[in-house]
Amino acid sequence: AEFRRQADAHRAPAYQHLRRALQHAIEHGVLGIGQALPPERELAALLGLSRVTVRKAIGGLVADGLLLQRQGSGTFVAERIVKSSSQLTSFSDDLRARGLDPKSVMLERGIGAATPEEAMALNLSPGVQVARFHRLRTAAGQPLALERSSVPLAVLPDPTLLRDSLYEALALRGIRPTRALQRLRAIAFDAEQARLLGLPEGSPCLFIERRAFLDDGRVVEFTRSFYRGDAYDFVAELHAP
Ligand code: 16G
Repeated sequence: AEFRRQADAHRAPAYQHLRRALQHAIEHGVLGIGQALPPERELAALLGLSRVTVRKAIGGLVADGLLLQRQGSGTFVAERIVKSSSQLTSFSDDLRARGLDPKSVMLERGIGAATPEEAMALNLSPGVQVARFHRLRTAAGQPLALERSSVPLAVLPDPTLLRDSLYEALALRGIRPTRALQRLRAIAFDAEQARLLGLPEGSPCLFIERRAFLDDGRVVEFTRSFYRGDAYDFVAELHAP
């Protein structure tokens, strides 16, 4: 038991140490974006550490979003997702552009009378029916965002059409928003959101509200997106006034 205790006491600092060293290497570009890490077994042999230690250090960095694990092809330095603030793209578009496979986990799906906030945002009379979706958005198995969308039922009469992508469900009905208004601010994930994303409570979040419009001015979605603050960069081109 004493030996076990000593071994455990020794193991915790070793994985922390490796985790910090890897993090430092990533943040200073020694390990480049998209670069593959050697397999766990090789890394352990190379550093003279146990595989458990290596796995724990890597697991911590995966949870932090610094590393990505792809089934069958190993562990990579994660790239931040660069999102243009001037292009009307969907979550699925952004992730596919990065060669990742976007998915949705439907947490809640429902139909109800528009709340005053929804009526205002969607430009509907109070009480008009809306479809609501609460989704966990993932790519390569990593949770990246939570999204709450409200869509007029007239726009999407069959809410079960929404599988992974809202914009694809709309496109199936020939509906393509051409313009959107977005508001963005920094917040912290609350306890429930952090749990769903597998992050510590209080982790940084980019909160974005989007209202997307059709050419005729109809609003097709009111979405509140909660993006992982550590995974996204927002980029906008600016012009002198
Ligand atoms: C993006 C939009 C969100 C939209 C979603 C559709 C931002 C900040 N938000 O996450 O408003 O509902 O894409 O994506 O860009 P989907 O078609 O993959 O469901």
